Order: sequence, then structure tokens, then C-alpha cells
Amino acid sequence: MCPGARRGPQGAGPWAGGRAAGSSRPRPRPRLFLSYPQTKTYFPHFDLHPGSAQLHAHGSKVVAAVGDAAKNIDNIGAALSKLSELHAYVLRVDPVNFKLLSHCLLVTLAARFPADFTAEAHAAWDKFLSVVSSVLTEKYR
Ligand code: HNI
Repeated sequence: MCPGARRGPQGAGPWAGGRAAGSSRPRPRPRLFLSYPQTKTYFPHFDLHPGSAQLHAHGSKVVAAVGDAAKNIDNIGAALSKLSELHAYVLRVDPVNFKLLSHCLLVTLAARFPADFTAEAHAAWDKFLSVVSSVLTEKYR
């Protein structure tokens, strides 16, 4: 077992209060687009540069939706049902991209909240983001 797995969950997660490691303000970088440039094909109409206001606004919407899912953890399907339709029928995002985004979210959490990112927190976030991704891609089937 890794050492962190023995410790209990700590804190309520990143949305509880901005404790960015080492910096006073978060500096958003489009990690998904920088690490996996193929994902940019879904956003031809966006300014995708680091610091883009459009990107910042979009990131806020995505994180708010993840927050909604967390608040409705027992019924994520209902909470995200409209978004599921949007991604499947209108945007037609290939499901593989959800794994890429989930990975970026995990990396971002680990980098910004290293002390809170225990093995349990990692496992819990991984499971939670898998459920969110399944819900958002279930309409494809
Ligand atoms: Ni996604 C729009 C949430 C994964 C491509 N997406 C949204 C919106 C939310 C959202 C919220 C805004 C809807 C609205 O304005 O009504 N997206 C989420 C969440 C996840 C996710 C919670 C996974 C955790 N989206 C992805 C992935 C891609 C993606 C993996 C493609 C790589 N999303 C889009 C695109 C839009 C979008 C494209 C439309 C943007 C626009 O404004 O034109």
C-alpha cells in the first residue's frame, strides 16, 4: 500500500477554498490543449491561448458542472442529463477525450493541492471523474 493510503481523507476538496500552492492567484493554463493538442479540434471557434478570457469562462462552466455533480453525488445522471445530451448529440465529443480531460483535472489537483492529494483523494477523484465521464458519454450508446 502506498504510504498516503493509510491517512484519512483531508479537506473538502479544491472547490472549498482556493489554497493554491505557492501563489496568491490561480493562473489558468489550458493543460488539456497543451498536453493533448488533438482536443483543440472541438474548439475551432475559441481563442485557446493561455490567459484567454473565453477559455477562462469555459473552464469556469466545466468546473461548475463538476461541482454540481459533486453536490448530487447520489444522482449524477440526473444532475448532468442536459450536458450529457449536449455532448453526445450536439457536440459529438469522442468519449476518449473525457479520459484525457479527467487526467488533466487529476494532475491539476495534485499540482495545486499536493498535501491534500493523498492516495485516497486520488482514488476518490479518479472514481468520481470516471462516473462523471460515464454519465456524459452514456447517451452515445
Ligand atoms: Ni464540455 C461545453 C462540461 C468534457 C467539449 N462542457 C460544455 C459546457 C459545460 C461542459 C458545462 C457548457 C454548456 C453550456 O454552455 O450550456 N465538458 C463538461 C464536463 C466535462 C466535459 C463536466 C467532463 C468532465 N467537453 C468535454 C470534453 C470535450 C468537451 C472532453 C472535448 C474535448 N464542451 C465541449 C465543447 C463545448 C462544451 C466543444 C461547447 C463550447 C462552446 O461554448 O461552444
